[in-house]
Amino acid sequence: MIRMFETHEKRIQKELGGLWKLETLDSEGNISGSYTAVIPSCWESVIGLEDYRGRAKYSVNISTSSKNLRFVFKGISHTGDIYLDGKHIGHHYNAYTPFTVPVSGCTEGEHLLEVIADNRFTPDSSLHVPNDYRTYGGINRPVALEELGNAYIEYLHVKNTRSDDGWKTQFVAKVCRFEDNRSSYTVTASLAGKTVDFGNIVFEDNSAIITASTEFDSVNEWLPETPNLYIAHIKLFENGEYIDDLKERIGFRDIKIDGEKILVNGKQVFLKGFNRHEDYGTLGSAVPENVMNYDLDIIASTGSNFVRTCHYPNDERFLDLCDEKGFFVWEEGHARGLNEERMKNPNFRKQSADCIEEMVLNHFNHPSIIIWGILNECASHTEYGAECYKLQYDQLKELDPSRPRTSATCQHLKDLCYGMEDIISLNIYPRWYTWYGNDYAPLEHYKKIKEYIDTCISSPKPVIISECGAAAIYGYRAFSHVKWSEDRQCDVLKELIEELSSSDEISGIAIWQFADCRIDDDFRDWNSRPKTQNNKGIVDIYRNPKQGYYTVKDCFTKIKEYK
Ligand code: ADA
Repeated sequence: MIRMFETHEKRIQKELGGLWKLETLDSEGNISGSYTAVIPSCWESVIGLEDYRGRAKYSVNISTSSKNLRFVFKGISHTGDIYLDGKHIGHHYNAYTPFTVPVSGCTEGEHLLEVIADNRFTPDSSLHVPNDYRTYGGINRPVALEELGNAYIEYLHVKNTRSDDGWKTQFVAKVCRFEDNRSSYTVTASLAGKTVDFGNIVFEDNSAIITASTEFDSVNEWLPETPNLYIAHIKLFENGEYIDDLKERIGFRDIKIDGEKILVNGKQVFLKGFNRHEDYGTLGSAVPENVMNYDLDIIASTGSNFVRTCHYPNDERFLDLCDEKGFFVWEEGHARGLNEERMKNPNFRKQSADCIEEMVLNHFNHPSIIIWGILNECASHTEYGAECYKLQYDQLKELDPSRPRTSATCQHLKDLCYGMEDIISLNIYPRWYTWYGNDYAPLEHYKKIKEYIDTCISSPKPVIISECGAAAIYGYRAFSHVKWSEDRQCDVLKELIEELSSSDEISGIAIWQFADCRIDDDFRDWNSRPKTQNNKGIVDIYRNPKQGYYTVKDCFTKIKEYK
């Protein structure tokens, strides 16, 4: 499936799954190996390509009965070039954001679709660098083919704001057309029993952004314990004839920051949960839907209400599940641990801006997303780095002023960006990594950082502990509780959660991490990552529980969701 619910009643959208041909390419572009792969998947799950880093060509025959098409790629890792009957029709960088490729003037019948994916680390890729999670290769998220008329709806954003007597709703939609055929186009949208009319559409360069508004005095609001969802259905008419539609699922909820408090629908929340990478055993980042669902059920069973999509935008099916199951989500742009030199890569600013734009435009409607994050542990302590943070914060505010923005920092006493964010987020590892040579208890560690932050900001802000945790090798038990034993991981997790949740100043804790994940072979810290995995999961890479799972469950279930 592309999403976890039906998104069209009119538009013809076919998922291009099944078995595709896969050929690896050498540096000259010649075929060096032939395979087949089920789409979506990472090529690391193809026998013989478990460690492959390079380029590979996927091909499949498709048949169409429309001259106007749109290909939907939910994710190609990390760079994709798209060809139809040998003609280059699209290019996209970033494994973690979706993109579409419209094509006009196609003939009815059979066509050859080819995709060249590339997961090499080169200067052309500023965000995928050898890292503490693996940049897998291939078409790792679903692909669809849409057969369209002359015009279609590109997106629909539903903006809900609470008013004194209910909710005000603004619909913002983008409509595109292939050619100016002198037709007249109109649009309606319906939601919770009301239908609004957008009036006649005026195109500029064959696209139009249109708006309409309405109000609701009584709706069922979205909160984790009552994750009420509504379908907003937008319809496009050409000369009065219904030609295209899009369904989006939305929730009525607002987020406010009040001093140190995070308020969702007026309730002060305490976020308790996990950082989660998209990674599952030998399947890599092409995590199947049932595993996504399983992950959320495991997370819920610990008493958690919160997931951070470290360190990139996630597969939208996962966000759909978070909406349905009532999780709070921090979704993050793509960047982990980039130093100033990496941030000075000439591609960095554009590739980051594209990623943020694609994340917000595509995921705007998810009620589960309550925080946008950027630039995990990048160079927030240098003047140049701070300039980049400012640009990204400004971009986020422009795209979506309704959600608070944050960034997880490890530059605790040097960060130049305190004050730019709406929520302060600290990655701290007391009892695992030393800090300036010291091994402070969790709360003492936090307080030393907070004292410094208070000298940098003029008004109070909420604080989240965005990462804390300890590693354990699954199955390794030791009376001595030495490092890497499950016993030591339990000790650390218990102390972390009990101490940090006792502070009134802290609005949330995200454990690093939910499940063990594979890292890149050439990540600089590989020698502290046994099995070439980051082993700080409370379940292993196949979701077998470590003892830490039970410890977190014991602690989290005692903490209230609302303060
Ligand atoms: C950092 C980083 C994580 C992970 C973690 C660790 O805080 O944000 O991606 O690498 O450290 O395990 O050390």
